[in-house]
Amino acid sequence: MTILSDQLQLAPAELDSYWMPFTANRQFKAAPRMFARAEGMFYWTVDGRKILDGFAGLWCCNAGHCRKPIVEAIQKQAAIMDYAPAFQMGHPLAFELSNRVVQLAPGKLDHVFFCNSGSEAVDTALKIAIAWHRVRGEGARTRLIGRERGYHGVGFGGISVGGIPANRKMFGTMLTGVDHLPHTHNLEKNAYSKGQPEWGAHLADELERLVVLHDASTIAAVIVEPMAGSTGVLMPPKGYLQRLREITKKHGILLIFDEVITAFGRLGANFAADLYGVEPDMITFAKGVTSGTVPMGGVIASSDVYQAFMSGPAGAIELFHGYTYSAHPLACAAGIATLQLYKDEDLFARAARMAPFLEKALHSLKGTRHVIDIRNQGLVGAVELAPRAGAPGARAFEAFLRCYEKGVLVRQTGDIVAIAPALIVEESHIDQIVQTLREVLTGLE
Ligand code: PXG
Repeated sequence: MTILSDQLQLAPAELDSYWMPFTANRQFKAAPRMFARAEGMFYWTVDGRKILDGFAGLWCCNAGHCRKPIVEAIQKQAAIMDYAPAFQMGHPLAFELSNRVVQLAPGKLDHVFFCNSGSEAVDTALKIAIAWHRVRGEGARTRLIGRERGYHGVGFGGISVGGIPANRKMFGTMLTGVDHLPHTHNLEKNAYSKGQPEWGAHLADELERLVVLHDASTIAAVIVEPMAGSTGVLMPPKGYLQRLREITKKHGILLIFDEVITAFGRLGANFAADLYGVEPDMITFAKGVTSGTVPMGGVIASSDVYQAFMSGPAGAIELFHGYTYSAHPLACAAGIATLQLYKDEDLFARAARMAPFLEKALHSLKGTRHVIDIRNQGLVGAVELAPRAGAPGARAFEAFLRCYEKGVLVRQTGDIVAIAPALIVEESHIDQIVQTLREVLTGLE
């Protein structure tokens, strides 16, 4: 029997059957970029090249790759108990992990619903929001408010509240009863901001306008990424999230922070909610909870949200929602080991300590060819490029390819190059990423 993963070099015909996600399939298959192995800050390609991972996989491997305590926890759990039914049965690891997540979470956020991805976490949170109003006797509150340029995964709920046109336009009418806040990106006002931009808090007041338009009694929830990642790294303007919190509270609307990227240390704090000092009613997470090792996501709900469901007869199921693999034992084992490793190595504080170095290094690219903005927060950075005439995204995609050829993995979205290294990143790695970007941009048409 041929085990394909051991046979690292694939023939062109063997590349055909896999329909790759968010990938130009034909372009990729004509010139594949394949990883075979990973350790710490690095990947190795199938042909043996060492690549510095400037993006923690896809914003997820926050502890670095193939960390021993996580690997061993997964291996051990796979042999002890592979699976336990998720409905009407439990297993201790699920409770241990939820306790650990709650300990890290801010304020009154003290209950965890597990699922398997960020997209599922978002759909779960939206469903909980609508159901929460209903169990409290406000069943007319069904409307959901997202934001332009928002990314909330690819479920129908997520793309409906999301604001990335390409992710929406092919998929019909999606959910009805959804509206959007304006995005906060404005280079005239905020170019080259370090951390949160000064301008834009007033954009949260657009929510008041939507409340007037739809009436508060029809609105269930507002969902935003506290820092918008996928759209190209947009920090919240100073005071913006506070305004959203005030307005949602005033009108009895739930506020959901989608922290799939920002949770677990990415910004140098447990959650973005901690960094920005705003407590939402629910937080979605995924990625960093297992450092990307086993798929897992979840929703952290406030006690107010959870307790409203704990009415009715004790023998009745309170929420008709869940997944076969909610709190999967392997994911829970990975999550527990990951959170322990973050703690043992104090990685969130480490991210906060490294953030000024990343900021300084990245902003040294100001004035480099094609660069029109640089932004950063914690261990996230973005360099926005002037688009090529008539070919949006092409220049940054080429920059991504050339960085890869030069041994550095970054991520391209539109005309933006984003970096988000693991929290174990060293100064020398940041220097290598920035120097590679400098060389690539200088040589790029
Ligand atoms: N919400 C947010 C805020 C995300 O960033 C999701 C939901 C969906 O998660 P899943 O696990 O269903 O993919 C995400 C995912 C990128 C990039 O390059 C971003 C994501 C995924 C892949 C690439 O910015 N975010």
